[in-house]
Amino acid sequence: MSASITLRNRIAERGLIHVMAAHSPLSAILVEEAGFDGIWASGFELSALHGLPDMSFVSMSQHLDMLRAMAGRVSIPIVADIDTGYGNALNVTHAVREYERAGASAVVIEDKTFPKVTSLVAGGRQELVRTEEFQGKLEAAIATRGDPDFLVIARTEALIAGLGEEEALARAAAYEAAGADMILIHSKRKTPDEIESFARTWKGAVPLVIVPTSYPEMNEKRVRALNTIAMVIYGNHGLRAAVTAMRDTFRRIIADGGALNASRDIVSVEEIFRLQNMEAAKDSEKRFLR
Ligand code: SPV
Ligand code: MG
Repeated sequence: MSASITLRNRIAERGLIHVMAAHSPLSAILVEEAGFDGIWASGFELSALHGLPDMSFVSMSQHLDMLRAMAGRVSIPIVADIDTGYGNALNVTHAVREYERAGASAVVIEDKTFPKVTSLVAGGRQELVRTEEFQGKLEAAIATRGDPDFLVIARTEALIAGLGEEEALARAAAYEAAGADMILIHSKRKTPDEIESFARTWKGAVPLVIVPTSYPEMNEKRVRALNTIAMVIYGNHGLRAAVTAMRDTFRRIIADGGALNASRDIVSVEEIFRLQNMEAAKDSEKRFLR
């Protein structure tokens, strides 16, 4: 069974799935072990991993290589964040072909201009392409996918750009008409009200996706009550947790003049061996090295 059909089946069976961002095979393994339904191959996390802002600085091939490496180490579906599709509708066809081949089960394409500016930054320059142009990009993605179960998710940044709910709803309806399987509606409001209002007003047949980074009060109970949201993406919690933990450990080692105390509070080297699948490598050595 393809990972794409697994993703579609999980959404159909559970009504709501939880997808966590990862930026490396190791973080993807931790997402899978924690019990999430899928992995969000986040552009924001990968940009931050390179110490760069999420502004189309990281190339498609860098993101694709990381997604391929993640796909090689986990079995849960991967939702690829392909930003604006790396250009126009033709670039989208190339991207969809490559991401499907690399092991993605879905792509999320956003209706901003290329190069994009990250969504949540205060005062970010947010420009959207024309609705018709974005419909062409979606149609290009749909026409290109080899597996009909591969999901094409349209993301509108209308609320992020301050264009209001009416424009966001009109764009979402236009993207559904172009064939999108789901609509990602993004918001940078500090409270869930903007998203709750959109989700209550949405009358389309396709379900919604949200990324509640700036409004974390939006829990599963509130999401289920709306009846229109089928996927929640946790956009950057692994990366932020890693920064918190690394910063704390590094500071303690400097302050203590050694690693004795810090070593007691971090995972053992043996645990890293387990995550690396060292056991299998040792078995192969026994079997093949003569
Ligand atoms: C990402 O994780 O790259 C996203 C979500 O696209 S956000 O950073 O909120 O735009
Ligand atoms: Mg992104």
